[in-house]
Amino acid sequence: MIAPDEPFLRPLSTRWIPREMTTAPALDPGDAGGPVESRYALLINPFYAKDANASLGKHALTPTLALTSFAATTPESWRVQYWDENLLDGRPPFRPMPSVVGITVHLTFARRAYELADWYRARGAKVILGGLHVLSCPDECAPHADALAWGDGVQLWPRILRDLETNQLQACYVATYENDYCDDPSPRRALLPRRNFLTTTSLIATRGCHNRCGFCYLATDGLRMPYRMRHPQQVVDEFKADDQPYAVFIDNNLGSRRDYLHSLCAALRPLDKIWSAAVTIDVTDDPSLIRNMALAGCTGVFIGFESLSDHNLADAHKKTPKTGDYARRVRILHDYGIQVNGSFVLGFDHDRKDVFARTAEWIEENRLECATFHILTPYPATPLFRQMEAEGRVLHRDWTLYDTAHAVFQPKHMTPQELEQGYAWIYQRLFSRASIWRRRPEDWQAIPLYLAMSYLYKRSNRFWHLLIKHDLVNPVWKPLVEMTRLRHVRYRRKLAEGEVPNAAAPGQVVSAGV
Ligand code: B12
Ligand code: SF4
Repeated sequence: MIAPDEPFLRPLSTRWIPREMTTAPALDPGDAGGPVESRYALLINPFYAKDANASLGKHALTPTLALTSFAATTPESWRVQYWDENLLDGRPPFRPMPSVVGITVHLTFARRAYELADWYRARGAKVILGGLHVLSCPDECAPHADALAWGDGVQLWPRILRDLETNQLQACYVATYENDYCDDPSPRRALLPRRNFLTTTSLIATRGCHNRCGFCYLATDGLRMPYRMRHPQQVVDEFKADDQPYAVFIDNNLGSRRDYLHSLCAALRPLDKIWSAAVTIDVTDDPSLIRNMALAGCTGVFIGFESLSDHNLADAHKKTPKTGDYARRVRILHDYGIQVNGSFVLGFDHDRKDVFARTAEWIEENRLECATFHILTPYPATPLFRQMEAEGRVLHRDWTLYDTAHAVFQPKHMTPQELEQGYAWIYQRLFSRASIWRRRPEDWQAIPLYLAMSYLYKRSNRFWHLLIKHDLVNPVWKPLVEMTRLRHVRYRRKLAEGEVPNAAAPGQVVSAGV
């Protein structure tokens, strides 16, 4: 048993992190940039500081689809370039100067996005800002943009380019998420640097979620995102076309509609590939669905348990099974060889200082292969933000620190410093050798691969930095991914033949979740 005060017994050592993972590359104020090239669009995913407590590998797992999704609607007469500042290749290009720069903005990297926007605008490029932060804080974004894209870029981007060509650019473009999702083109993944990601196949099959938790960005004021699904065959075609063995579904909740997930699994099954996805724990209501997921190649799920307190979950308005039943449900996933990466939010109003020890203990007892932690963060324009503000508990509006690694509000039963210390402690505990060993799979044949993956993911931040820096993420991981895929294919053949699951748990690609 872990003593409830263990996280606070001693100060924690600060974990090493290279400077270029915490500081954005400099923009030279004295450089005038190159001449503007007409019909050249540069799309930027801005830099954000990494948290040394978590795995640096997370950032090279799979790319965001924010930019590639709407890049697919660019007319052929335009040249498009993609630049992700987090791949450590320096600042985005500026010779020649793009005629338009599209930047995706999240609150954690809003400051960097504005810096980039101001720099390019001052040198003749038109700047379009879009993404989650534009949805929640349009007034803050507007002074840094020639135009704002509020909502679905897939609908807006061609309109914006058309208006640019005719010199009729408007200040704000608005699109909802209510159209038929099957009409969207496939994201333009060919723009992505393949060596830099464990897999470039970030797939998205659905948008939205049947829940609306008060802390989730889906509850942002004005955002209407009904649950929308792509045709399973479209998803299969994209998976095949990207020619990678492993895909990560970046859906908010791939399990919201069980009938849909059943048909998606049926379509994915013949591919003999592997994948992971975020789902809510209620998918285990139907064990036949879990079996179908395993048969279709699911090696891991990312589950937002959020909290082990029913009171916290009720406060957040999350419709979910009782926490007392979580352990049984985790076993159902494990029984089908599906690894569980549990996501936990710390600092809810019913959390006291023992929450860290209790959560760590539960994770170890139930052998969750991986866990991701978030300090409760009131995202602007959500019900949680309004509540915290009304109670006078929001400490500041420095969005850079709204990265779920910092306490930005006054918790009820501890100080913000204690919340941050508990957060750092729980990561250190779960990434320790002893904890990794305690959570090893029961099947001894699966242990070597589990250990290799866990060490690589959780204990190799120096190595990750080098891999990212030298464009080696994909070449180094590929053999491990392929081994896991082959093992999984053998496993599911046995499963299909009716062998008792758990006999040869297939091992995992990576314990990460997005
Ligand atoms: C992939 C992903 C990641 C990847 C890559 C992140 C990156 N920025 O490169 C990794 C794993 C590294 C990651 C890390 C983190 N993430 Co993340 N991540 C996602 C995830 C699962 C998918 C993003 C995506 O591709 N969405 C699909 C695209 C198509 O949708 P979209 O981004 O909204 O883009 C559309 C529109 O907004 C618009 N648009 C967007 N940009 C632009 C730009 C222009 C010019 C135009 C015209 C239109 C436009 O058009 C697009 C098409 O409709 C989302 C959840 C989700 N399903 O969205 C979380 C999410 C974005 N992540 C989140 C968080 C909190 C984090 C972390 C801070 C978590 C942590 N503690 O580690 C870190 C750090 C990243 C950071 N500081 O921002 C939150 C953000 C909450 C918020 N309000 O900002 C989300 C929403 C998850 C959640 N439910 O809370 N993440
Ligand atoms: S279940 Fe997850 S994705 Fe759905 S609303 Fe809640 S936090 Fe958001």
